[in-house]
Amino acid sequence: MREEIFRFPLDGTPVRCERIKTGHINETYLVTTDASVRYILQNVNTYAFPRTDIIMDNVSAISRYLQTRPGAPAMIRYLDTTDGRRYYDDGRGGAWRLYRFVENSICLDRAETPADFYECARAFGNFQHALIDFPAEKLGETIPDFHNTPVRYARFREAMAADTLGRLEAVREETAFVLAREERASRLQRMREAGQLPVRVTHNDTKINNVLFDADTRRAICVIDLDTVMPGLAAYDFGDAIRYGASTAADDERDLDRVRLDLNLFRVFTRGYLEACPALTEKEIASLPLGAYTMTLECGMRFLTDHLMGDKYFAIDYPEQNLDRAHTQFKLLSDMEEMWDEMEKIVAEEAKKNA
Ligand code: GN1
Ligand code: MG
Repeated sequence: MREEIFRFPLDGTPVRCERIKTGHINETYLVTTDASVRYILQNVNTYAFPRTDIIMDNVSAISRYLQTRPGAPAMIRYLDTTDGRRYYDDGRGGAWRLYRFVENSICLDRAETPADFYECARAFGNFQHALIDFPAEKLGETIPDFHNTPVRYARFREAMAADTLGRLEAVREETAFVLAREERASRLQRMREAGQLPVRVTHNDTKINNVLFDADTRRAICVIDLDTVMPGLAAYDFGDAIRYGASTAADDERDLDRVRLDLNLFRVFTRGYLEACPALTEKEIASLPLGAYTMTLECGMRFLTDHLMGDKYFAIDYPEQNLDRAHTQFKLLSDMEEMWDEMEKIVAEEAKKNA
């Protein structure tokens, strides 16, 4: 049993504690009590998230706001510790928080059918739409410059220059791939800075495994993993979901022939997202394919950066996993370059249906 669990008021006495291994960052446990109540206990990785206080402030601000909105999507609610704090600071750099497990819910690592992916799109679209009038500037940045691709490029260059593990020589082809795409991958941030795209409350980590589904109906219940909820662009949320979910293979697949962009899944997601988010501006809608492009390149670059830095950020199961992950992203990106016109066409067609 993890002793941190005893810092929270529980219904019953904890009898079981299992580690759940999804996600590359935080450590998550499913705890069951003798009253058959289940909880999710999570240790926030403070290397990735040095400011747990900002995360918890953001989450409580939006959950309070959503409670006042009729028809707003469901939200997970963190329980305070027995001494009334929003999370338990273990004094060793660990921050722990707890919420009640949503019964009869399942988490999918991949969409098993296009309908699953459509539900995923609706869930993230609803989340964003419900917060469309929430003043985004009231939220703190839980990870500054999280999707600021030019800043990510700067850090990538630093990692290349430092080359602390001597891994650079072996990945010259990959680094050249990234550097050759800097201009295009930086466009979204330029548009944000120029005020051409509205800053919204976004989730910023919109993988399908950050959605809970009802085990019986397969409808989305709510989005989880709210650590990166902060001001952002709709294109980030759209794009990150496509990056992960419209790929035909896992993000560490080593057989790159199996990694393809599935245009049908791309369309299904676009449809669900636009239906749930009817208030997006024309420019925002037009920026969605660029969101997919940017999030894919950025994520690949982050995996490669971490590979160069010695795998400090993303948890790995074997030594070259972050490099494998980078390869899948670059393969997917090459597909996007090839299928660019179709991606734009699909977004335009789905937007028209929705107009
Ligand atoms: C991380 O922890 P997880 O798997 O939900 C990362 C995302 C990446 C993703 C890549 C806070 O999310 O940005 O896209 O891995 N989250 C953070 O799979 O960095
Ligand atoms: Mg997650």
